[in-house]
Amino acid sequence: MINKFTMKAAWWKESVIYQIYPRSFKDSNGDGIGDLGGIVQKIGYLKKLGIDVVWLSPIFKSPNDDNGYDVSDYCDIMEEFGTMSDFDRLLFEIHQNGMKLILDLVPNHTSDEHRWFRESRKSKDNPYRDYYYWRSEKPSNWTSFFSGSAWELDELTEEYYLHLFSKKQPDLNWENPKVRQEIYQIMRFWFDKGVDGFRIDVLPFISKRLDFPDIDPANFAEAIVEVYANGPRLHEYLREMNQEACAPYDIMTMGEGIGVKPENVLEYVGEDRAELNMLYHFDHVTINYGPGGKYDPVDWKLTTFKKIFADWDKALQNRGWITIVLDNHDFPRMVSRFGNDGEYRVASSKLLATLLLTMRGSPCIYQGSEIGMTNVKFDSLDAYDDVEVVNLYQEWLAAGKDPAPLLKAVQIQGRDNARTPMQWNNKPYGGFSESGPWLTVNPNFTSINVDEALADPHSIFYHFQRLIAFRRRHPTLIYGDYETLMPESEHVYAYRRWDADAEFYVLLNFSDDLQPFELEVDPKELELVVSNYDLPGQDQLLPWEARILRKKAI
Ligand code: ISL
Ligand code: CA
Repeated sequence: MINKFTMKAAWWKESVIYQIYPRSFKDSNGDGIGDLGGIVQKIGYLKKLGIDVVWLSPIFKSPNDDNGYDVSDYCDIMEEFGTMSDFDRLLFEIHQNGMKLILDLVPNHTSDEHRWFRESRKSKDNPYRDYYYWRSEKPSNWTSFFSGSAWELDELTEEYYLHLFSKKQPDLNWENPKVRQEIYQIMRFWFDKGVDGFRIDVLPFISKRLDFPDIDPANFAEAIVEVYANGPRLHEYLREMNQEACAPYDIMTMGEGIGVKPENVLEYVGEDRAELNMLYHFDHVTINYGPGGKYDPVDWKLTTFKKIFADWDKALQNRGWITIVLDNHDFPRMVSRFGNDGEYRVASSKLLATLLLTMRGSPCIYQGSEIGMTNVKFDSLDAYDDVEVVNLYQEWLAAGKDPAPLLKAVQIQGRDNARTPMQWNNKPYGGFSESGPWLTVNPNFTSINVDEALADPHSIFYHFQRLIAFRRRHPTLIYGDYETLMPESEHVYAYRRWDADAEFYVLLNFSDDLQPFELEVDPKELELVVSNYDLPGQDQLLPWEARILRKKAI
């Protein structure tokens, strides 16, 4: 039997992470853009929720082609977000309040406005030339995540450079040891300041297949796993990064595990590997991608969803750790996606919170989901800001395609769903800013906002708060074993978490209807310890009902 005594304990396993997308969190100076000063104002709010670690999406200098995921200086702060002294203050306040702070490292690519790239593109013999991938011919048919070829011709030297994301995000050449040392130095710079770790952007992409095999453009999902991710020297780099940058510090690393599968996850996070602490995978957040990919959404099945969680837990075999996520700045809102954001918005948000906080792994809450923020439906593609959508829209127009189906797909799948400003109150702009924000606030801010949530003891916010505290009190929910129950059910997600100290049963009704359930344990032996209904159901689960039951001590 596995429990906290047999599994290696670590603060980052016990932590609940909260992701802030700084541009959309809180604007403190009325320019319509969230900033570090705004985050400082809300530290009390985060503390009240009870989270342990704050993860900030990139705050470094950036021309914002991809909202900070295009960095032009890794050791300075984006002007719109504030100054280094604002950062120092934020870090100090977070630590003062007993929380930790992790930043978002983007080591796969820089901005084309980064000094390295500005040098690199100058001439073929520039000392920085080899910091990026330059080729005289397009070596492959690789396509960018943000439309078009991943190889861009640069007029000056008439060579192509690689960019897996926008053309303003050239990929760094990790084959070059100087590049690697630059990145480790950046990491140490922030660790020396007291930063507690990094989330690492598209980590599985940093080692490239130098044979540049062609991909099947009709199967981008396969290209990610087989070609873009898991490159030949990846694990060598990760071990080096760990040794040279991380090992001397008590910090955590969380990789964005795009392209990682249960079959190879332990190569990244195995406790014997000294590479990464944890990563989050994409299997359930891409569950509704259709044959045409992300913007061709299809229905998904609960049995598939459950199997994904079970397969990952099994793959880790108690020998490695992952992050549990249901949404983030790249995906739709969890309640719109996996719950019911209409009639059962409150119950289903609470149900998803229950799942997030009772799975084995470190839960990561995305800003706003703790108050049940939903997807937004802008009525025109022009209202969308995301470079992914902007480029795709251009591509559709250029191909003479009707944009109407694209708008529909973007309303369901677009990343701006998660990027609309945080809804603090029912004042103009949801209290996010004094003036018009960079991205329109979801009009439902008048009823869905933090003020409302804090005033209502039955709110989603307090359910999260209760669950966070409950998880902390019961390490069984952190380290204990996991087993799916009723795996065949298309409506009920039921599972058991247990160790030598305690045994919990979690029942989640993923439907708008009453659902029966069956457990191989006498109900009299169980007591209800957390519920998302004031009057929980009896023999059947109410719509979107979530229960945590505990086996009574004999
Ligand atoms: O949203 C996606 C594209 O449809 C994801 O596949 C996303 O591109 C992928 O998760 C990588 O994401 C990370 O790197 C990108 C950045 O745009 C994302 O915001 C970031 O999380 C490039 O840096
Ligand atoms: Ca601002």
